[in-house]
Amino acid sequence: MGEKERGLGGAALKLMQVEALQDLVHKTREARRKQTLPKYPPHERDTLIRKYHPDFRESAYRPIKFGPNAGDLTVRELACLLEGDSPVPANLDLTPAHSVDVLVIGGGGAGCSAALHAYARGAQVLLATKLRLGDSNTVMAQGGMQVAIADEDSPVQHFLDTLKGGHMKNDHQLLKVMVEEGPSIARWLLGLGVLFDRDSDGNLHVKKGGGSSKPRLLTCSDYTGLELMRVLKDEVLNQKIQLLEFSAAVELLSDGNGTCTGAVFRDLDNNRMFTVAAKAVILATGGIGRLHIQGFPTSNHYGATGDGLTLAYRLGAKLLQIDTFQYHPTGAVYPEQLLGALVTEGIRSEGGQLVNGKGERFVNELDTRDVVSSSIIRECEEGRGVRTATGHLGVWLDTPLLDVEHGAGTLEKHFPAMVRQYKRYKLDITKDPVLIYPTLHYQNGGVQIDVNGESGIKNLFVAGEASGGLHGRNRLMGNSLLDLMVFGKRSGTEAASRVSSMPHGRLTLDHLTRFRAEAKKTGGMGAITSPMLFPDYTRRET
Ligand code: MEZ
Repeated sequence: MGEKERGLGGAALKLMQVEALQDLVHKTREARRKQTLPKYPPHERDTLIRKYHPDFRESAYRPIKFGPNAGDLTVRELACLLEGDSPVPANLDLTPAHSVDVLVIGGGGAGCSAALHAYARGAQVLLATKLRLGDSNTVMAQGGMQVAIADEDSPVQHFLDTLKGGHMKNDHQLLKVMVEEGPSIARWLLGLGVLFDRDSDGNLHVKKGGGSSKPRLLTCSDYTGLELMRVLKDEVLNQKIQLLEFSAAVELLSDGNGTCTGAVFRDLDNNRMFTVAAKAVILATGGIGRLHIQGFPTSNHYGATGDGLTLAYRLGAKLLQIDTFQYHPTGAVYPEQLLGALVTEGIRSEGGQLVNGKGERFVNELDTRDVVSSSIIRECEEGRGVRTATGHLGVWLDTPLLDVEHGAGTLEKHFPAMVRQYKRYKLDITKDPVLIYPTLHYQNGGVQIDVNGESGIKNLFVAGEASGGLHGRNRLMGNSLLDLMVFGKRSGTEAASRVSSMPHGRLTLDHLTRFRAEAKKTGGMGAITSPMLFPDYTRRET
C-alpha cells in the first residue's frame, strides 16, 4: 500500500517495517490455535515477577523523607510529589466561598457515586472537579466490572480470586464488603439506566477476565466506563447537585485538631484560590498514571496526577502499599500517537494470543496481569521482542485470531471502540495483529481507609483509586469499577449520615505549618509544588 493511501506521510516507512514483521504472526496462527499454555505455578510466578516486574527495580525506589510514611519505600516520582510544597501561602484568607455538608473532590465514577448517595440521604453536596464532570479514568475503562451474579459464581469465589490476584495482601474487610455489595450495585446501575450487555434471552451477559475462576464481568461492549459515566453524569445533573468544574483542589483544611473541615481550590479559569467549608470531605481524585513512573507510558486520563495522595498525606493520612503499581500488559506501542493507550484485556479473554518476534506464544494470556506483563518484559529484554523504527519494543497481540475462532465480524461487534481507535490511523486490527507493551495503568495502593471509606483523618473519606488496601499487590481486572461504586456509595452514605447533627469546624492551615516544620528538620521540602494537577510534558521534553 502506498504512502498516499495510508495517509500517514512520513510515518509510512515505519508502518511498512512493522507490516513486514506482522507476517510471522499470520504464518504461525494455525499452529498456535491448537496450543494450550498452563498458568505459572506459584513459585515460578514469584521468580518471574521478581526478575522482570517494574515493582522490583530497586533503583526506581527510595525512602520518603518525612510525613506519615517517613522511611517507607516508594517510587521516586511519588516520593518527590509527597515531599513537594503546597502552593497555598500560610496567610491565605480562609473565608469560605461555599459552605456545604459534604464536599466531593473529583468528578469520575467514585466522585459521582459518592455525591449521589450523599445527596440521596439528604446532605447538601458540592462536587468539585479540576476538569469537566466525568473527565476521569472511569470513562476510559473498557473491559468491564466484576460482579458475582452468575449461577455458578458467588461473592466468596470473587473474594478468593481477588485475594489470589493480590498476592494475599488485600485488606479482608474491604474486600468482603466489595464482593458482597457487588450485586446490589449492579441493580442500582441498571435502575439508573446503564445498558449492560445481555445474552439472546435478555439475561445479563457475563464474561471471564484474567485471573478469575468464573465469568463475572458485566460489560458494555468495550466502552463499559463510558456507559457508566454517561448515566452517572446524567444523574448528577438531573439531581441538580451543585457542581464546580475546572476547580482544582490544592490543599485540605482542618480544625487544628486533626479533623478535616474543607479544602482550598484553584479556579483554573482565573488562577485565583478560594475555599470551601465542609462538614465532611470525600476525596475521589483517581490515580497516578500521569506521573509516568519509571518512564512508562500510561493508559490514564490526563488529570491522573495523584492529587488526592498529596492532599491527604499533608493532612496526616497514612498511605498503604505505595510501592506497587499495575502495568497493564497490553498498552499500544504502535502507532506512536497511541503509545500507552489501553488495548482491553477483553481481547485476550476472548482468545487473543500474545506472540513474540519469533512467532511463539510465551504465556497463558489469562494469567494475572503482573505475570503477563513480566513475561512480555522478559521477551523484550531477552531479544524476542519487536522494535519499531522509533525504538519502542513490544510483542504482538493476535487480534485477527478472534474472527478466525469465533467468526468474521466478532472483533467489530465486541470491540467496536478498539477497532475504531486503530482505524483512525489506517490500521485494521481485524486483519493485522497489534504491537503492545505494558503500560502504567493503576496504583494498587493509596490512602488507608476503613469499610466506610474514612481515612485516618476524621471526616476525610477517600473512594476509588486514590484509596488503598483493597487490591493488595495486583488488582484483578474489572475490580476497579466495582471498587469505586461500592466505596463511593459507602463514603457518601456515611458522610451524609454524620453531618446532619454536626456544626462546621474551624478552617485552619495548621497542618501545613506543622508539615513544613517537619520538612525543615529533614532537609526541607522538595523542589516541586504539589499537587502537580497536570503532567508537565514541556519539562519532560526539554
Ligand atoms: O479493570 C481493568 O483495568 C480493565 C477491565 C481493563 C481492561 O483491560 O479493559
